[in-house]
Amino acid sequence: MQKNTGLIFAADLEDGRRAINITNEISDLIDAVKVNYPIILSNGLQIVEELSRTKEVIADLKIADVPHINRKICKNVFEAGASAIICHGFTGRNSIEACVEIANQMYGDVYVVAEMSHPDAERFIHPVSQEIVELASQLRANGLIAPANDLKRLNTVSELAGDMRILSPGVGVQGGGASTAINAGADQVIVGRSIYDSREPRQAASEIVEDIGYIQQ
Ligand code: NUP
Repeated sequence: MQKNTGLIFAADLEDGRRAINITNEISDLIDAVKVNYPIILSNGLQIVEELSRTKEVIADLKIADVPHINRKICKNVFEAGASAIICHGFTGRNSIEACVEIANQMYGDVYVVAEMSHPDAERFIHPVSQEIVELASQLRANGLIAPANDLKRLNTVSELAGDMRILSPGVGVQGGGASTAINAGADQVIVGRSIYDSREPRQAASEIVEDIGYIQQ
């Protein structure tokens, strides 16, 4: 995925039509659209193919199973048209490796969750985040997920990340800011509700892109 505006739209809408409409409306303002369980469970995997006609799709299924199942999940979403998948890292070497293996075969990217943005993430993911980053690096994952609303944890991940790209959720409703996340080491920010719950999604996306500051509008 090319870094252009620095914004990734999290299309967490059960209404697939609305997700497509907003993605079309802001397509020049985003680098990719990210899908998660809510939109896939409500619309089927074909929503990935539909959105991929407008923008590259990142499948945020936080894949966290045993290796042979991870392979099947990755194969399904890449075949549906996703350009990248997000997997968990706490499952360990073989499970991440399975995702990277299929991604390589299908010319897709893999992002590994290194830290999470919700309050209790400090308790379970944080203690192992450094090892997750090291594993992701050894296994040649393309990038990591780290929170925009905890700049200390984001910064630590970014210092360990080497040439892996960092995608950062937690902007807006979860309390983080776009430019502050970029300054703390994120390459791109992931934003959902602040865009799709806005009365004017295009205006909201445009303000975030301006705040990121990669392109002059
Ligand atoms: O740690 C994470 N936090 C997070 O919010 C990892 C994620 N992948 N996300 C995702 O980012 C979450 O699943 C949702 O799709 C998006 C944030 O949405 P919003 O808070 O901007 O509405």
